[in-house]
Amino acid sequence: MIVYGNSLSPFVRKVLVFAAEKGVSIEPRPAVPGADDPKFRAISPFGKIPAFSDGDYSLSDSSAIVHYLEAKHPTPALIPADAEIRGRVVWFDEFADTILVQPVGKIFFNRIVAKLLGRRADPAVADEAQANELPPVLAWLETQIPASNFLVGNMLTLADISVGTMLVNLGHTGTAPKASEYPKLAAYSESVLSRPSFAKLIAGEQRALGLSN
Ligand SMILES: N[C@@H](CCC(=O)N[C@@H](CS)C(=O)NCC(=O)O)C(=O)O
Repeated sequence: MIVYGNSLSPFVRKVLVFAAEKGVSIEPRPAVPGADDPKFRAISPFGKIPAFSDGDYSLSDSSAIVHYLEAKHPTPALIPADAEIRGRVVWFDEFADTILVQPVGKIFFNRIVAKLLGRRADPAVADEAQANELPPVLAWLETQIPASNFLVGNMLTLADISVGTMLVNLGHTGTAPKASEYPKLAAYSESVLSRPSFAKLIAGEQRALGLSN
């Protein structure tokens, strides 16, 4: 199975962590958003990462890919079948992909990605997102963290992977939730992101970004 993209993208990282937690081996293929490599564009018609192929079968969109992986490799269940659990897992995936990503994307793009891709950064957009857009979203998340440090059903699910991957991007920009402001969320973040599936990627990304040796 091939995943096109770069794990600095929270959506690519989501797929790579999901596959690692399933023990599914992935062949990563570097691709930047908007790349015009025809093989990549055939799989990702709008140039978005991640793109994915398994033999002749291909998909783009991280959620489509993880649902495919779940169906092909049902254990361990990361999108469990129980109706109430599955509903909440999909909700947190959507929350991460459509709500949390808004401030995270503005901060990460304007402070890191723009420079990497030679695009124009607007620091004011990042500052505004950090000051006004991010706090209410993190404040809500703080109310959702159970004592188990798993968002749904007392076990690791896609919910933790989708929310966790966004927290990684905040960490790279030095805007991770602080224990003094969000004690439960900070402890949750530490717990989820220290899993080997996340930790290995994070270490490589920090090296690539010059954030560690
Ligand atoms: N809903 C998509 C979002 C993917 C996405 O927006 N990826 C970004 C990189 S983080 C991208 O490729 N952006 C390029 C563009 O929008 O042109 C998913 O879950 O895979």
